[in-house]
Amino acid sequence: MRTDKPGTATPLSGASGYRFAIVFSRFNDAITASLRDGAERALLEAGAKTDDVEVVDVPGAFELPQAARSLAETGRFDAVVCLGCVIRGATPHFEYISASVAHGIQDASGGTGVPMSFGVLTTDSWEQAEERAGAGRDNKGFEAAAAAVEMAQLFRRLHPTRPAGFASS
Ligand code: INI
Repeated sequence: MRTDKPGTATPLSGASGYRFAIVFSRFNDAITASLRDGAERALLEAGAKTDDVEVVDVPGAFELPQAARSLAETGRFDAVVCLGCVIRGATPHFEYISASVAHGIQDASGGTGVPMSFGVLTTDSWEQAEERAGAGRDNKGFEAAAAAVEMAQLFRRLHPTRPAGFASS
């Protein structure tokens, strides 16, 4: 059994032949753009082809589950990486948005059969968000993409003949 955190094992591998979607929210875009960059870095390091990585953006974290489900329902992706940033001090809706995004992504994954990883920062401050969106392998976008690679591989191993997005029809 592996005990390493997603993204900390070196190097990532085995993503050739898999297709990924990255959906990131533009709210707090200075942070989420870094998460997106980290996710792309991880997927390419793992061997995914640029053409096999589709990147889309949505207004805010609240919209992530809707877009992730819609992406999965196309049947074109083996996994979806969800990235966003919700900062406690910035909104009285912090708890609602954070909880609904987490549950929404989980529901979308369960409902479509496509693994989705959670790279949504929920922090108390901008500084905490910056710490988690840096250039290293501890960038939470990088970690979420590494988790997506691992889950895509697991799902294909468990269900080798099943098309992606099987449960959506
Ligand atoms: N969206 C975020 O991604 N992060 C936030 O911190 C945030 N705040 O502070 O409100 C936020 N709000 C927008 C929300 O996600 C939706 O886009 C909006 O409510 C429209 O549905």
